[in-house]
Amino acid sequence: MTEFKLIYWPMAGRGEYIRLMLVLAGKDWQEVNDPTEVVKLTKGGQTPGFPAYAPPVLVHNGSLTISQTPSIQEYLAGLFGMLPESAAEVAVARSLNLTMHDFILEGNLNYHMKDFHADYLDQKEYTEPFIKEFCDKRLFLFFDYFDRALKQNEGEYMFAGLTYVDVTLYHLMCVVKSDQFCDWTKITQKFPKLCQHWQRMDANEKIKQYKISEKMKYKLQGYSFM
Ligand SMILES: N[C@@H](CCC(=O)N[C@@H](CS)C(=O)NCC(=O)O)C(=O)O
Repeated sequence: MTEFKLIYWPMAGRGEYIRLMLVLAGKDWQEVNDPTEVVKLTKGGQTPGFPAYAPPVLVHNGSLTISQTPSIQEYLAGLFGMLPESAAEVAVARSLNLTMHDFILEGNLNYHMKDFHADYLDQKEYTEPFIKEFCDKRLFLFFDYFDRALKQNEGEYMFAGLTYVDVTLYHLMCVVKSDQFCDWTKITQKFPKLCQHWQRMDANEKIKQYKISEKMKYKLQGYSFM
């Protein structure tokens, strides 16, 4: 039986935050990506144990089902030694991670301002001003906060060692870097420390190998913050 099974759509999306943690921990995993299967398991209530509403969903050892990306991340972080040391820092890490997920959700919403359930490509013209506004203004407020958070610690990561929050920050920045409306050059000029963090994570050997391997099945779309 596979220790880790990830149920997610055939795309990078929120699933990538989970995949990168598995990569960094040196774990292999199985995926269910077929949309019919994904729906059957989630909305159809066919996962083992506690039901899950929306993907991504992690099934651990065939019996434990966890949904909600931040919850899955924190669970894996506990297994993989990717939590900060004290209970207080664990709570602070959760706040930071949830704020990053607020950013992801808000960014994504701007791509679907006309119809949340429709594809961005079918509402391009309508949504463009909202996306631009988000990338020019809100993004900088969030990044300013992430930057201040990173500067709390003089080291290389958000906390003393690498934690799951560093993984979220890294992939969130990959998403921004690939996004057609975000000005990466301006971001690198304004937030050099955040960019050093991104470079450090990007140079991680396990991440580098993953990115050139067949295990990385889905590339970033460059829109939709997914
Ligand atoms: N807060 C959840 C959001 C999950 C979510 O919105 N998943 C999307 C894909 S990234 C989905 O397929 N949602 C289906 C639905 O909400 O019915 C998380 O962070 O995991």
